[in-house]
Amino acid sequence: MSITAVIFDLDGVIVSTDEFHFQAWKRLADEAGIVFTRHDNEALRGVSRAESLEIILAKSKRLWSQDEKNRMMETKNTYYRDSLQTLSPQDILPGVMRILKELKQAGVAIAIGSSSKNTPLILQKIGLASAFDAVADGNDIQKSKPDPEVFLLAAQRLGKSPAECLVVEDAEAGLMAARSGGMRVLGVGGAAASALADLSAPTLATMEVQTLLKGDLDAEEAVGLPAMS
Ligand code: B16
Ligand code: MG
Repeated sequence: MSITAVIFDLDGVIVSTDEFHFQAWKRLADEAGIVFTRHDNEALRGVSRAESLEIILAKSKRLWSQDEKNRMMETKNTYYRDSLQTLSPQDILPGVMRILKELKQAGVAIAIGSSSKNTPLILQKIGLASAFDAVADGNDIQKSKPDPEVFLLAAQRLGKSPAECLVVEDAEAGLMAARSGGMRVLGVGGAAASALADLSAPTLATMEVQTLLKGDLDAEEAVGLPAMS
């Protein structure tokens, strides 16, 4: 079935807020005396705030009460939202604006599917609050990636079946969510090497829309396809 909708992850795909997440968790972990590295941070990509905290606390030597956990999540979110204040349209990652424009020109529906409860703030800061046909985010869902809920909701809001959708993701949890929701998936950044990706690209800057809409060809195979009008 041809691809008539593209669902974009937000953090790490549209904008590099993944680095802000890392800095905020790192500050919290340092304050709690827990060792937390960039390598550890890879496991947090795409998963919810509460699950991220559990992954970090699993490295700690003591048990934490639910009250303490709630306070830690609040503190991390304050650090994170403070760093979002500097966000602007200039932070949109290379290739994104071109791809969104070309998809719209081709009549392809576009949506956001993000685990983040901060999605509305981020979209507003980067000037894309009304750029998408649908947005599904951490405020709408019960189960975070790798569960497919957020992508299925985005597809439903677009009026599309999963088979018509391609997801763009930077996280292994997101690739798993897309695949288990019955969608094709383009892995970018760290997810480009994943065996779960139907298509991959180091960055969207080098991705052609005609390749993306083929859904299951790699860039070399798609070279020579006629340009889209
Ligand atoms: P928040 P995505 C995810 O966004 C992030 O990758 C993940 O690191 C974060 O824990 C999660 O959002 C929740 O974010 O604390 O802002 O609700 O990659 O699904 O766009
Ligand atoms: Mg992401």
